[in-house]
Amino acid sequence: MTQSTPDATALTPLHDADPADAPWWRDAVIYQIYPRSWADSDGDGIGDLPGITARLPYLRDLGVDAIWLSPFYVSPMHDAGYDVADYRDIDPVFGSLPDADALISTAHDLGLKVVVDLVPNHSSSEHEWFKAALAAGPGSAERGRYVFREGKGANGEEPPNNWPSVFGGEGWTRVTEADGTPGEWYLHIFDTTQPDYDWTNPEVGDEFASILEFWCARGVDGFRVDVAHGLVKEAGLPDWHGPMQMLDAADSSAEAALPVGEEESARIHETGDGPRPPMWDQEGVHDIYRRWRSVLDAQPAPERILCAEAWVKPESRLARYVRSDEMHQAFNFDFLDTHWDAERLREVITTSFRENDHVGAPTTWVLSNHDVVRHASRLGLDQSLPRPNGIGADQAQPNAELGLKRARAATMLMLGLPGSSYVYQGEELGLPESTDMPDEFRQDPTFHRTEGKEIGRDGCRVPMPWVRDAPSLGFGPSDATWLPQPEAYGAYAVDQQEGVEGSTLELYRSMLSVRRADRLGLGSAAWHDLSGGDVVAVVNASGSGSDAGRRMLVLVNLGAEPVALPSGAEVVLSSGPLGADGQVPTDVAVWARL
Ligand code: ISL
Repeated sequence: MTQSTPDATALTPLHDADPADAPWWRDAVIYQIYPRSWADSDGDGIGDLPGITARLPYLRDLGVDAIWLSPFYVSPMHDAGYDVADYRDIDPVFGSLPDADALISTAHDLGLKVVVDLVPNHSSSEHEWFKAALAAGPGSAERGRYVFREGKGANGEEPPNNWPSVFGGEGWTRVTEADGTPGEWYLHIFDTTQPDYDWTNPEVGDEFASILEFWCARGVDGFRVDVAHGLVKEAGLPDWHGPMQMLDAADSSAEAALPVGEEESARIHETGDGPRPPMWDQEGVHDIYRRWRSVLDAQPAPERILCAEAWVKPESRLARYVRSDEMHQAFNFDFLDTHWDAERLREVITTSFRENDHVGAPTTWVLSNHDVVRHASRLGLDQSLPRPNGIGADQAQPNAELGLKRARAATMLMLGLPGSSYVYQGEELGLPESTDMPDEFRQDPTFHRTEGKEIGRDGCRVPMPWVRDAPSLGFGPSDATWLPQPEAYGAYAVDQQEGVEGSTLELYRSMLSVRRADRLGLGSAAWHDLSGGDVVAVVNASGSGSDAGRRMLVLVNLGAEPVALPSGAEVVLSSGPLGADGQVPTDVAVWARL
């Protein structure tokens, strides 16, 4: 038992408060909607824009500030819409442009900002440009918009370099030319159906500037930028034998860096932070984001934002994406990747504030999204193992109760920290990962390209449960759902939690309401003396305005022994029941006024 009740003045500063009139995105809570899986209006089993629009009041009541929609553009859906065939229209499965306009204006009427997804690293192979490139042949201007190269070997039968695809298999596909002969190869860092653009071609830059303007004119408030660290490749496309991905915990940590050959060693980045793969985090990407920033800054108010999905390490490198003339935010994947370990959490929180403050950007926080195992399940797995890419029925299963308990505490930590937070649909219900999906339903190209070695991401993309006793758990008017909903999801449905004291949904509502009232997103942060060992304890103080001087202790106990709060601390919310003596038990978080 921790006996100390330290003097509340014993604080170690971490981060200064923002002014009370800071722009919306500095402290926004942004709710990610995966359009296929949120709400289906027409009963085809796939979510759509009218379905989303109809349910937006739920999000106003939840208390978020903005929504981010995963792609809804025209797409053959080989990667669930991250393979875009037309950036200026809506896929018929999701609706139409008027449906998008209605969604945006309804959201605005409800006080919600709208962030859309932009996928600039690659298009779909069904994009007009790619079809034209295939038809036009080698050396054409049309091919110059993508990365086409001659193959190696006597007859060009080997790929131009050794880069693999992130989803498994080779990163190159050979085309058949118009005369029927085997021809050039094109690069696809992801699926074969996702050819990478050549961003050294000015036409590509002009096209994306125009796409940004198109969506700004339709009223969107920002863009989440897919694979923001991948657009520019090192000149010459050199072979690479180090870790391919800066994309997940297992591969991207500094410790995981494989021994590299001489050629690669020569490319060690000047900051000495490790070998830099030639397909990620190249200097040229920053020119692109400077241009995009100027496109957005030229738009009428309110301010529109760019958020980088960039799996870049260390955080000092990631912070370069959010310098004052580049993007506004970058996802904090180091936070998401942190195991249930107080020391690591403290390190990540310290580094996140330090690096973002250094460039004047808000720190973001995120625990779940459509690419990772839901945190209510992830935190119920063996914490000594790397984060898995999906969980199959024959793999170690998460401890659901433990996972949910920790997930509630982790979220209470996240939402108590200053900055902007991302919430993934369903986490407000404590939704677990689907871990028993039969393989025949799986759609993630990762599963298929690795022949099932990687389970992939379908388990976090299952349609939302809204109503327990309704077809498709209220997802839509029919029984159809594009991925099966686990039996257990009924108990998590919105109607089972609404108004129920202690439910995860009500906990999220309370956290978001207190966070807004106390302006926790704009507060300062300092370590409380209780921080240390298995305890993470931050004091969040609002620095200005009428709230000046309010101090909230945000404390999580990850240890086996209960923790006593400082004398006089008044508990506002807790993620689970406190001990009879008011102490904070294992895997529980509290917000307490000091
Ligand atoms: O999910 C992953 C591995 O299976 C990640 O490595 C993921 O591919 C990476 O985070 C990039 O993600 C983004 O771009 C992909 C798309 O499939 C993801 O859904 C998207 O978030 C390609 O566009």
